[in-house]
Amino acid sequence: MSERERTFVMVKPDGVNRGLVGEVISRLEDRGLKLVGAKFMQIDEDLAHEHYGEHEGKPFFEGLVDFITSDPVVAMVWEGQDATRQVRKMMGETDPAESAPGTIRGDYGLDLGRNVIHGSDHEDPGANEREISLFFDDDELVDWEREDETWLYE
Ligand code: DAT
Ligand code: MG
Repeated sequence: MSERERTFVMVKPDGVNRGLVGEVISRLEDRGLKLVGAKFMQIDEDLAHEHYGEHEGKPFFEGLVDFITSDPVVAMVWEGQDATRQVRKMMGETDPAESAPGTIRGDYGLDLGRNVIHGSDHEDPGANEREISLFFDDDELVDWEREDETWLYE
């Protein structure tokens, strides 16, 4: 049985510079997911290291940190049934070249290191909660009911 949960999503600096913030938000909204937190911000070195800690030591790590700290991002928390897995499906594969058309990375990306969007890993238990608390304080998240929720869920 799928549960309603919160997941962390971020439009990366390439997505911000390419004017894709609205497009990403639209897709998640249209799907029925509920926005419960959002922040336009620039990530500093420390936060980048914490957020991408699992990749520390890999050949692409320094480039990844340079990129993610280079310009603003839009950090968000989205809520809904099975939200983490659903967002990952909407994002596509890590490499845009492997992502199906219709996915965000498959429609808007070409290069592995410029893949527009981040979403918590659904195969890493607790990644969503961990990333949410890295970027947001509890009082920055809003409990509210979308007007159409009775029509989104059985
Ligand atoms: P995802 O963003 O799909 O969760 P990930 O957690 O494995 O993928 O990697 C984080 C980001 O690091 C990814 O969005 C792009 C970058 N990245 C991953 N593997 C890479 C590689 N082999 N070369 C360059 N960048 C890479
Ligand atoms: Mg990941």
